[in-house]
This record gives sequence, C-alpha cells and structure tokens, in this order.
Amino acid sequence: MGAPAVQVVIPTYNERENIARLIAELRAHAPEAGIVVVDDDSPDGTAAVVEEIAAADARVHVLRRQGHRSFARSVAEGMLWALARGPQFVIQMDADLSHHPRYIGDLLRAANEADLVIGSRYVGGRVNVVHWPLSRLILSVFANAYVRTITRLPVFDTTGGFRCWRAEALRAIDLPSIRSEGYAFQIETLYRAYRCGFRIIEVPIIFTERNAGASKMSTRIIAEAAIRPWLLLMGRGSLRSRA
Ligand SMILES: Nc1nc2c(ncn2[C@@H]2O[C@H](COP(=O)(O)OP(=O)(O)O)[C@@H](O)[C@H]2O)c(=O)[nH]1
Ligand SMILES: [Mg+2]
Repeated sequence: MGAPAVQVVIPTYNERENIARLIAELRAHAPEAGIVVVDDDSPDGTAAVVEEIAAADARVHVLRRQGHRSFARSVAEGMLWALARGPQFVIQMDADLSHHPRYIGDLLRAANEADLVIGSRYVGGRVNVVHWPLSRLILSVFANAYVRTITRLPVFDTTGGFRCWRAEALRAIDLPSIRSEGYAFQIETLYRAYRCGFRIIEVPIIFTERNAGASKMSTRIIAEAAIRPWLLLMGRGSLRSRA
C-alpha cells in the first residue's frame, strides 16, 4: 500500500457528533484518500472518536493540538503534515458535513487543469447555500463582495474552506508564515496562490448548514477577516510573484 495521492485535512473543534459520519462518507466517495483530522483539544472528545476510527483504518490520522486554539494554525499544521506524505493533492474541508464528500470527484477532476480548485457556494451567479439564517447569508455574501473589491481576486467564494490544492501550489505559498488565526486564513492562502500566478478554478457545490454541533463563527473572526484584505494589499510587495 503506497502513500495516498490525495490527503484530506479536516480541522475540528467539538465535532464529536459529525466526525464519524463525515469519515464514513469520505470512505464512500474517496476510498483511497488519507485523512488527517486536526483537533484543537476539543472538550467533547472529538479526537478520541477519530483515534478509534484510525485504529481500524491506517489512512486516518489525528493530530492533537494543545494550548492556543487556532483554526488557521490547525489547518496549516494538517496541510504540512499531509504534504510531508508526498501526495499529489491536498483537500481541505470542514467537519460538519457542510462540505459534502460527494463533491470530491468534481474537485479532483477540475484539479487536472488547475493548481487550486475551490468548492464554491457562489459560482455562476447563484447562491448555493441551504439552511442558513438570512443574517448569516447576508454576512457571507457581503464579506465575499468586500474581499473581492479590495483584493481584486477573480474568485466568487473567497472565504469558503472546501478546496483542493495541487501539492506544489500548497508548498509554494509558505504555510508557516501565514499570519491569520481564524477564517481569514482562507483569504490569505487564496491571495498568496493568486499572487504566485497559480491557476484557480471554482466548481459549484451546495453548502448545507450543519445540523449537529455549533458554529464557531465569532465577532473576533469577522473582525480579523475584515482587516486581513487590507493587510494583504499593504504587504503584497514582499510576496514572491511568478506572474
Ligand atoms: N482545530 C480547530 N478547528 C476549528 C476551530 N474553529 C472551527 N473549527 C473547525 O472548522 C470548521 C468550520 O467551522 P464552523 O464552526 O462550522 O464554521 P462555519 O461553517 O463558518 O459556521 C469545522 O470543522 C470546525 O470544527 C478551531 O479553533 N480549531
Ligand atoms: Mg460550518
């Protein structure tokens, strides 16, 4: 059994009710993929659930983080762990089944022609979000328009976390130097990929709001995501550019 060509990185915080189902769905849609769950010491025991699954599936791994909780650092650590296993592609996705594994085939197919594929809620002039309260939908649509206007990124879904990276592209954006803590990570990594001149494609997904567990979205996370585009613009001279 060689190392998996696809590694899936899943950050978790209190996803005990979702993670087993997600891994089962992943196995149905991506039987060969490696799966790395990066848990931020969830009080609900998420990591223990994954360890139990990992005992019977050698391609499932859990990274337990301790101390300072950070969505961005969790995803970055998971990605670096995945890259060290020499995959061709690294997929990032949420644990709450909002990002359904049924789309992984679409992401990987598109990845033949791209360096970064975004599973997009907002491609093609449509809003493909199910079961979100109107307030959350307005926030997200506004946030994406805001980020696009400031950064000029030619992407409709700049804040989503369902993405497939070609390993070379993910290596090139220098994950250890990412400064975000929360979901601004999505904007920062996308911006770096764009500035490096990588080919970015969006494929449509239907995003369904979680039905178990709670969202970790917070005012602090929103504030960081609002400031980050300006910081990216100010710092762009220091970024290596292939374009
Ligand atoms: N490791 C880690 N994962 C997190 C953290 N915050 C959120 N997550 C995970 O990131 C994903 C998206 O979070 P979620 O709360 O669903 O955000 P929302 O979909 O924007 O409401 C889920 O898998 C969460 O468990 C964190 O601080 N650390
Ligand atoms: Mg969610």
